[in-house]
Amino acid sequence: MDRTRIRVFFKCSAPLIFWLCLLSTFFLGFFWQTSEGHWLNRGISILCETQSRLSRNKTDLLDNSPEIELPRMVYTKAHIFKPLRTDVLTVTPWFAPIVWEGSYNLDILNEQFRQKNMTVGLTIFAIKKYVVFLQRFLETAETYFMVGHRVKYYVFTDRPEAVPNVTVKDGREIVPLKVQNYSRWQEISMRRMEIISYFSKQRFINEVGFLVCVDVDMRFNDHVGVEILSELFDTIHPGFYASERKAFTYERRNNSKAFIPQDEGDFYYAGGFFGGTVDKVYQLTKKCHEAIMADKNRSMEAIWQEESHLNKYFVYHKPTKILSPEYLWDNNFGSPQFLKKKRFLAVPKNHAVIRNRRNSHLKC
Ligand code: 5GW
Ligand code: MN
Repeated sequence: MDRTRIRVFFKCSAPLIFWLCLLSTFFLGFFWQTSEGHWLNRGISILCETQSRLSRNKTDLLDNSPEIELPRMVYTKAHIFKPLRTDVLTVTPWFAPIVWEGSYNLDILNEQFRQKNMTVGLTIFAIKKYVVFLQRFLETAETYFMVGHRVKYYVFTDRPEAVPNVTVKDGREIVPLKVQNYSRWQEISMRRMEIISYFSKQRFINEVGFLVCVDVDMRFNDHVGVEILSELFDTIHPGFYASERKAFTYERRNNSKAFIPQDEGDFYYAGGFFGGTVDKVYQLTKKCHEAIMADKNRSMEAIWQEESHLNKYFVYHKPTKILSPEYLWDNNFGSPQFLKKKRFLAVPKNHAVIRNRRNSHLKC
């Protein structure tokens, strides 16, 4: 009974449905062709416009990209058969310079950087007792760090009132930034990644061109200038510059995000001196922080905390410049011949007073 009714209904209405479909296709096509204001048309024209605006911007850049033009300068020219340093590697196989004394012309680099009109941000952390290092750090930085350029010292501390009143030269500024303290020292050390990535987005990107991120238990002892700057840089750890891969203290447990297999890795980089452009430092610190958190969720902590994650990051994101151990030295490693300058030196710590506990073997 019901079935017959349905069959009759379809018999009568099928041609009607057919014609309706045909008609609506026709009208849709008609409006598509003619109406300028149709939403689909609008969408497509917005897409095309964005595309052409983008390419217009690129064309504009051709005429408006900033020009760096050096003045007349007099200096000894380089010579193909007289490498500036013959005793050490000055370039990596991926063509990143390794910065050693005698391998660069500071006048050229200074002039190029000056024309970029940029500020350099230096981040340091002084949590709990580590505020005692600030005075000497800042005073020596005024003498040796980026002299003649604009600098912002971002001092992360749980005790802003304890940041010393060091007078700084024109164009330089100390910016205390309050952060919470963590009870475990490992956490203080590792959270630097989270804090630097957060502040890169919130603040640094609008204030500085480059970031330099260093330990605070240090003093500047010689020139550290624009020769260090590049998209992404780190320092070769003073304890491992001559080591074979297998001796690097990379994280070797494969259930950590910082795991590096025995047959990978280029250098053992120090966690106490890295930097780059704000966007590149943001990417690095964000990724390291995420890896640290992923480990934490599985109750893992890499052998050298954030330094292990940093080393992992650099295996797959090669730094564009590498600083020799001149830029991070500890007198416990002596004074080898190849080391012409000790630019940034570890301040000996009275471990009993400054720290509560820490592994005894050296790490800077
Ligand atoms: C405290 C106890 C043990 C280890 C680190 C800390 C600690 C580190 C601290 O209480 N407050 C603090 O601000 N830090 C920051 O983390 C400092 O900027 C310090 O330079 C950095 C790394 O810790 P260091 O310098 O003790 O690590 P090593 O590997 O250079 O000895
Ligand atoms: Mn240190």
